[in-house]
Amino acid sequence: MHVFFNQHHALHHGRHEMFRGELVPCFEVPARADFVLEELQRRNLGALAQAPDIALATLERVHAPRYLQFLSTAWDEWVALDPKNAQRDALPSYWPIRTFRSDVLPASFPARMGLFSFDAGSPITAGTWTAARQGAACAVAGAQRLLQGDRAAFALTRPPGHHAGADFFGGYCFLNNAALAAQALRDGGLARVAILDVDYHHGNGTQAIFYERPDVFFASVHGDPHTEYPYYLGYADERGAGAGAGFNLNLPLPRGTGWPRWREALGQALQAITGFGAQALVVSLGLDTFEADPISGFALRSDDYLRMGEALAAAGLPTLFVFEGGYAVAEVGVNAVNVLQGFAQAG
Ligand code: 5XA
Ligand code: ZN
Repeated sequence: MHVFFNQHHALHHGRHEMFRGELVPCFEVPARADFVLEELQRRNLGALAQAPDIALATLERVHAPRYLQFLSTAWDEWVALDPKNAQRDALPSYWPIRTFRSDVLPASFPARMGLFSFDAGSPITAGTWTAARQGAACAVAGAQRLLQGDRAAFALTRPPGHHAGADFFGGYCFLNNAALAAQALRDGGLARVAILDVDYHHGNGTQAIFYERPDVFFASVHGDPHTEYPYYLGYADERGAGAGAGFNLNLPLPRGTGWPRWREALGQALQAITGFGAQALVVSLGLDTFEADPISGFALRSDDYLRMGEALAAAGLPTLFVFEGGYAVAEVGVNAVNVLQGFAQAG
């Protein structure tokens, strides 16, 4: 299995996120990806590969040009507001909620930051754009491997991507790596592609990107948004709209869910993906379903991830894994690589 490791990931290194009225140290830290890489190397699993740079036109297959323009200059604009900002992360503080306009692009940078985001937990730092763009490149390079006939590939990258929409960031995500990979598979000639999101948090960005499309099926097993982030999307009655009606499947589960119930939901999602006739699968691989994850509420254990990999392999599809969440940093490497090992050993 080729592993596309984002060598620029550590350039995105937030100091603080806003959490219930105070700035707290970021959970989404560079060590997460480094631990996964170390564990891959310790088990001698996967062949490291280099992703070529990604063209703006490829990013525009999923993301709005004005959003990409914003992201590409965001840090410089932040520092231009006040030279002292070079020492602080950029976080938004205003948002255009219902009744405000979103068609007008304000000249004010803080106003634009609010226009293009949905939380104050996703700091933009000096290297965010470079890291995110190279991460997208890793995901698309992994998709290209599948198009060339590989059984599986892994995009090992951060910041994660599944909360990012066509024109917004949030939930630590800036570019939607899984969506870009699925689009690359479509553009490479596959008629039907599925995305399966196994992160604890619903992939609202991915869902929104494909919600009205019949060619990319989105299935997600996640914490019930009645109580869990991202709160405003991820409910079971969201089944797709327009031409996409019937091609979206949300399987929300309550806090405290352990492997037996989680495995059942996975089976349901895989059955739907098979019924859809997917020709390739993109897995948004979040490991924050782990029992010791500091910001989540499921109860999966390390061994369960081996079984998860086996179950994913049994779907028999060319599969691209894209690294998403997982904040029990000391265990995230073991858990991620368990999925890949379970997958590889099941053939
Ligand atoms: O999958 N998404 C995450 O892990 C980010 C959750 C952010 C909560 N503030
Ligand atoms: Zn998550």
